[in-house]
Amino acid sequence: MLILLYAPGSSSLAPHIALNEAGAAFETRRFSLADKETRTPEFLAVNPAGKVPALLIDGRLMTEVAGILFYIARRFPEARLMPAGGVEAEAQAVSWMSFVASTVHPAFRAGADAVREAFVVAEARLAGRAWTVGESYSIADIHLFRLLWRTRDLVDVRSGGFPALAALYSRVHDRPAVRRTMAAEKLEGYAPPVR
Ligand SMILES: N[C@@H](CCC(=O)N[C@@H](CS)C(=O)NCC(=O)O)C(=O)O
Repeated sequence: MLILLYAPGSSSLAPHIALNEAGAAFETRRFSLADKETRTPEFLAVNPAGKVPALLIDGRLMTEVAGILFYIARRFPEARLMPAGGVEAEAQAVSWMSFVASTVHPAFRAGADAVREAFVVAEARLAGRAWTVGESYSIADIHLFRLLWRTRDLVDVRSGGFPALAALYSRVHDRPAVRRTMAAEKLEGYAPPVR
């Protein structure tokens, strides 16, 4: 039994998308960050970090977007969310996800200039490619997409000279599983930054 603890539009959007892409059977538990629902004694008893996402795998706790995405990709190989190409391609996916978690996500908290700086690096790395790793959609694209979506009010990737990021954003945003996940999290009201 898989249970995803999530807060709408937060980091947990990435594993939520991946679970839907994989066609996994899972349940969700919704929490409000505004109401500090991840800081209650009940939540902390489940995840002492007080953060989402958290995935309960038969009751066992898995945290961190990158770890959860890796788990989903490996657990549901038929969904092909792990890039093809062996160990180097898989390591590139881990590399992208580490970059997103350690550079892009903190940049969001630091403000527009920091986000733009992180996007310059991401754009250079992505330039000329449709997907972050190899020739197909993978967990690394999902992780990057979530941050592109979350930072859209700070930095418009269309007008900011980020053509590769803008194209990737649109490509991921248009996927049925992504649309379904955003509807499930009731994010429809948010105007997409790149169309
Ligand atoms: N490095 C973590 C970041 C998780 C994180 O920062 N989650 C935020 C939402 S985006 C959260 O739950 N914040 C609630 C809090 O800190 O009280 C990951 O990749 O999962």
